[in-house]
Amino acid sequence: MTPAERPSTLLNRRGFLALGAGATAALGLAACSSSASPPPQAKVGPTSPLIARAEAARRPAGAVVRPVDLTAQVGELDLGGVQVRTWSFGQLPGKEIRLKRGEVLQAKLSNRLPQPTTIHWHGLALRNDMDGVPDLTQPAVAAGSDFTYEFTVPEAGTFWFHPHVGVQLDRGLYAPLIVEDPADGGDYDTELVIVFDDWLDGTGTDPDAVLANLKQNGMNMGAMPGMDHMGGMPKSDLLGGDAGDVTYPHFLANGRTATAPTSFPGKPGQRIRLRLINAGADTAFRVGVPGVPLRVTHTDGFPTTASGDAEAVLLGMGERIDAVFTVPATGVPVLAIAEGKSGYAQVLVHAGNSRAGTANDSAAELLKKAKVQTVQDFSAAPQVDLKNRAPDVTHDLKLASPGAKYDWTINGKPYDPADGLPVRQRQRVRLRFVNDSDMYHPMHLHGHTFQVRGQNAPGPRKDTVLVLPRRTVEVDFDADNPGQWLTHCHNAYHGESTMMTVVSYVE
Ligand SMILES: [Cu+2]
Repeated sequence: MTPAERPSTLLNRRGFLALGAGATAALGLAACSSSASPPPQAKVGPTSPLIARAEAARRPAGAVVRPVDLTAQVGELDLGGVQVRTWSFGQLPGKEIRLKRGEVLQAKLSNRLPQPTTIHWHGLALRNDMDGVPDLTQPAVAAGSDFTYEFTVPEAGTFWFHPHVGVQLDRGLYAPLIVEDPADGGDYDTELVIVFDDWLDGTGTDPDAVLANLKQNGMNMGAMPGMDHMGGMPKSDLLGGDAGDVTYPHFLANGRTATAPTSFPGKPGQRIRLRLINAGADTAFRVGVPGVPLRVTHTDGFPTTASGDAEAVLLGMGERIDAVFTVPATGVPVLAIAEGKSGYAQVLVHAGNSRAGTANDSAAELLKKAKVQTVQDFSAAPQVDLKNRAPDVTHDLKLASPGAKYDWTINGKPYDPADGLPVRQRQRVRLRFVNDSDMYHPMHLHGHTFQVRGQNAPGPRKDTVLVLPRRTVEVDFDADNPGQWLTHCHNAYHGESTMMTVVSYVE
């Protein structure tokens, strides 16, 4: 047995020593077959040699290393006539990181915030000890400290990064992470990356105050600024019911409000690849270019087959789509309507000398009437389609309505990093997200890109999927990236309260 194959041991949070099968045999303990007390299983933790081995397997010889400095800091930002004091990586969004598939990202995080923080690299199948989940994959990076993340990026696509501590995600700590493929650029002329966000930090409240208020008053009470309970919950047919728990004074596209948007110098006939990212904490967006068809090419970074022209696409928190459109003779806005809420965000795309105007309320109304493509409209492209295979293991995740103290749970339990849903390497795993609540949940799995099962097989490859109220969504993935992987609701307030659990590799 090589050191890499030696079963790891770990002392879990409750103080039980969990031993691997090999170690159990070595101690002469009989395996117990009773379902009431299953045999102890050794978890593949972030320090397991299997993690380093998986990283070595995905790193090409002579891989280029790309160093980046990221300083999480407190400071003033201008959102377009709205000045806020917030937490960011120095600008909003943070500076884009762009590299090529197979390169190594070496990102030094300097934490100049008053709290611990981490960075999670959303959507990447990276090494587990660089996934940025405190108490699960690393200790949080203390205020005033530094930590260097280093990992190979195995897949091309549109990704992003954000902290995984508290509700820091609902401040300004996010940025796009674009991984290029050598084949990129064949069907478009230029790119436009847009990060959409819902914003309240520094406007008389902040995310910690909003969360404290939700926890104190439960779902349907409270009247603080930033809370949505004055006139009842916002509703959306597209989202199957409640559209959110929090009211936001602003919706942003690339860090700017709708009345002071950024613009892009397009030309008539130019094909633009949009890379659209929803960094919101409690808002799904309906995105589109009113009157101009979109051709969706990627879901959460992975290629799709043609789904026909789209008038609009639903984009939940954490989700991304890539879509190509052709600039018409006149300037147009790329719009993101806050689904079920009031307001939108936009980036103006000029068409040569024809400049897109800022006032786009009527265009937003047009988009509200558009036919909206959702997860059911997309199909994985053949090169990323997981071959049909019966699952080796199936785990149900029951998503329950919150109790009086806004405690969202999975399978009736609060989050415990020592607990989890066991999987073994090389298994085909099926997760069944069973939504027993009255609100939608964008469910995200770390370290993998699953395939959504649906009526129209094959479903799209994704890492975040909307699970509507009282519905069940099934996803399959291959357990090919060992470690302890968080799976959770990407509503920042649900996740923190604590709609999270662990897909836990065991030996
Ligand atoms: Cu949720």
